[in-house]
Amino acid sequence: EDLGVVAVGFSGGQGKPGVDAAPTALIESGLLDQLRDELGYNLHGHGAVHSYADLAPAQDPPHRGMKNPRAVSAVTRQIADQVYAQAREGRLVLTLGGDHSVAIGTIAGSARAVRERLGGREMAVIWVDAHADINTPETSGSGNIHGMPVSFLTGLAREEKEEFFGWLKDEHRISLKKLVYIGLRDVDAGEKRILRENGIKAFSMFDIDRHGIGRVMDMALAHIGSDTPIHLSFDVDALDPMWAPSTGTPVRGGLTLREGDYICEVVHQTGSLVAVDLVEVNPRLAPEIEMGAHETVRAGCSLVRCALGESLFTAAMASTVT
Ligand code: DIR
Ligand code: MN
Ligand code: MN
Ligand code: MN
Repeated sequence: EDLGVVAVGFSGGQGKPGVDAAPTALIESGLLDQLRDELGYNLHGHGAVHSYADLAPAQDPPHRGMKNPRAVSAVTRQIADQVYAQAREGRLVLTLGGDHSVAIGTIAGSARAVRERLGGREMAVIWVDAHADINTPETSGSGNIHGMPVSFLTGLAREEKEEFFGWLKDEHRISLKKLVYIGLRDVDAGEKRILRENGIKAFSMFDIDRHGIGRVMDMALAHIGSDTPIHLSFDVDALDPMWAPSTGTPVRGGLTLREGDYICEVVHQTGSLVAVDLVEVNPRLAPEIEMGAHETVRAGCSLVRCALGESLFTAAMASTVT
């Protein structure tokens, strides 16, 4: 099977440097080799880690409170083109971030390719995260665009000007009805209102404790409906800091690595996966925790391998037992 790889060394959607070093750390730890040699993928567009440095404007003052708005808009626009080019060939697309603002590009690109390839079909998004990332520029307290991607992708936030995400058109957008969150536990007041008022499907850590990850995934996929193309956007901070300490905004009480892997396995099993993002690994953070960065990179590699079908064999074995 063919896999398009987009490696995004970008950190402008938030304030902490280091998340731009994640793709190199993931690749150096052997992720792409494993995908090729062990899972048998034919890799495309791999090797190069894009820094998009040439896209950074000399001056980038805030707009509607957004920090680095021109840079994030220009970079995500380029990512959208890169992901679209891979997805249009019918390839599954793996994006290694970078902070979560990059998902403005990855989802815009895959949503457009799905519409084009499948006669106008709408794609679903499974957003695995401690955070909802659905602030509008106006509800955001931080001004960090990595807390806003979902509002731009669903059209809750809009801008006319090209340089401030005005390049996002209907073909890039996703429906609020086809969005499902898993792992939420740190949602801003304004975001809670947005989730409630729009009836957005969200499974928080409370729901996972209550029902278990197995039933939560059944419910999540039932909401999406079978035979709907799925984009999985996985923020590593969905995992508990015990497994992923090296991330910009860790929140206690998160998923175990096994639960994270399970989410990825189940999504792979649907056969409907069109794109995967792994974001917010920051190998420069949590140096005080022994091996923190190493562990976080390892966890990220595990999530990606599961999303790309590593445990198919195990899953098939399990189903023969029952
Ligand atoms: C917060 C934090 N909701 C914000 N968001 C984070 O800045 O909008 N997202 N950390 O991953
Ligand atoms: Mn190639
Ligand atoms: Mn996020
Ligand atoms: Mn997050």
